[in-house]
Amino acid sequence: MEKTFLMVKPDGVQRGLIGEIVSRFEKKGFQLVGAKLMMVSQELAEKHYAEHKEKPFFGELVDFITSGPVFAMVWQGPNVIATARQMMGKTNPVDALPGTIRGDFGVSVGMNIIHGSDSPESAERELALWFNDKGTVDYEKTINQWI
Ligand code: IDP
Repeated sequence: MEKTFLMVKPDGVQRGLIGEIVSRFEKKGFQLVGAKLMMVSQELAEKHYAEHKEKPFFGELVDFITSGPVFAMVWQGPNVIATARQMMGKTNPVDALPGTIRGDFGVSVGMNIIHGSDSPESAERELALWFNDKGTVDYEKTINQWI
């Protein structure tokens, strides 16, 4: 079953949006298989955002993601990677439609509340980086046959 890495960023945690965000993915029909509240080390932040290393905002990105606790999650379900990206909305909240997480709660591109893997390749890389095959639980939900 497809898995993705989702993370409530420090602004989302500070604003008390963990429950709202978890609830949206639960109600959609996806299954939470791992979660942890954690501080992000400089090293993990730099690895996570490695593809943006040359961008002018790289320093800001790393400073922001290490500035307070994040809520890191593993979600599972059919097409969860692409569907979660739709539910998050566009990167810049000004372009994110109402009804999406960034569209409903975000204002600035730097503080856009949530991260989600953007492809199967990045999901695999990010899940290995953040969960390293630990801290997830394989379990059956009987409701899955109705989803
Ligand atoms: P994504 O989070 O929607 O996948 P990416 O292009 O991978 O978007 O960018 C990673 C993060 O970098 C974004 O979520 C956003 O917070 C931040 N970011 C992207 N573009 C800018 C920018 O132009 N200025 C400041 N931060 C940016």
